[in-house]
Amino acid sequence: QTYNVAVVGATGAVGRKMLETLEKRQFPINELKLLSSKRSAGKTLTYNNQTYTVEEATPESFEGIDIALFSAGGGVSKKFAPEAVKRGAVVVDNTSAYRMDGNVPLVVPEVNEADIKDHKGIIANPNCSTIQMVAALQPLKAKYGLKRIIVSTYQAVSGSGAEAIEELKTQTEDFLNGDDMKAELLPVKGEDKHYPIAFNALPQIDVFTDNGYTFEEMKMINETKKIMHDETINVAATCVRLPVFTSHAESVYVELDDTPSVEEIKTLLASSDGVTLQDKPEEQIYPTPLAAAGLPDVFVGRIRKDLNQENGYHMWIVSDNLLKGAAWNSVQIAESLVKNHWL
Ligand code: 11C
Repeated sequence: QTYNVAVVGATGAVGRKMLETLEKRQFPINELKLLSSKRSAGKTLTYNNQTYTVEEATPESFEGIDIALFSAGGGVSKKFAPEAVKRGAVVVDNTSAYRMDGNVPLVVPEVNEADIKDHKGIIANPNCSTIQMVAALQPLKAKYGLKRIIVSTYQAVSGSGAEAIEELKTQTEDFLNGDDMKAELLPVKGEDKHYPIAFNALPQIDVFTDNGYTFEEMKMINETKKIMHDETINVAATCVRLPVFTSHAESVYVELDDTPSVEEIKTLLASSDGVTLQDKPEEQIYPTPLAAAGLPDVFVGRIRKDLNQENGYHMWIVSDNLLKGAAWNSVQIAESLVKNHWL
């Protein structure tokens, strides 16, 4: 059986990766429709060596579509996802528009694939920095119980989209040429102040909320509890943008119910779905963003026991934010819909 698939936001950093991933996985597509805002309509993209012209999304675009992958910003999802559902499509939404909606499953297949079957037309893809963290921590939670997570992130500019990638390139060239760096986008498009990202580190991802945490940090906190079905986990996050193009890295401290040895944790993670253990300090083996870029897995290393807290552990988690953090997780959800007849 084959399916009519729409990709909304096809020309964006994530949209392009969605196409690459669908092609790589040879997703059973009958008709493919590439949709975007008016601004990007008319651009061409290739899929399976065929050229497609991107069309402006309208409610009617979703007539006859079975699966719609959205990654064109929350506003577009709010406007068009219900239209797609009304016309019989199942939406996999990679924006924050519906993630905390009680009627919408928020899914990382390695953690809570079964939640997909309860969908009412929309399934949300979590935030990239949340996905890689919960994928690595779920095996620990399942075996040893998870009490607390304290995470600091080192996030790539591609999380902020194609324009942020360009901003980092331009600022780097300007700095190396001895010219002034122009900051017009980061940390957040539309905010009053902008700071250079080249040769810098910005402790703000997304806007600030009333409690002093940024929205990105609150996403990590709230989404983790929803995906893991556990409101009792204590989660704190500090999210930082770095001048890295691809892959988010995270320094994660966890407290478990149990006190396994580091070797036991390594053995468990080495055999966990979607996780690759890269942890041999004696050979300087650990994950890095550059090495993880382009790969689907979540990489974990630097696992060690806290020196004071008996049930405390530190680790370093790295994954391609555009793949497992976005496109690959969305396509995994689509594959699960098809494989399990949950459409
Ligand atoms: C970033 N995590 O790195 C963000 C991007 O809610 O899907 C993902 C935004 C989202 O800037």
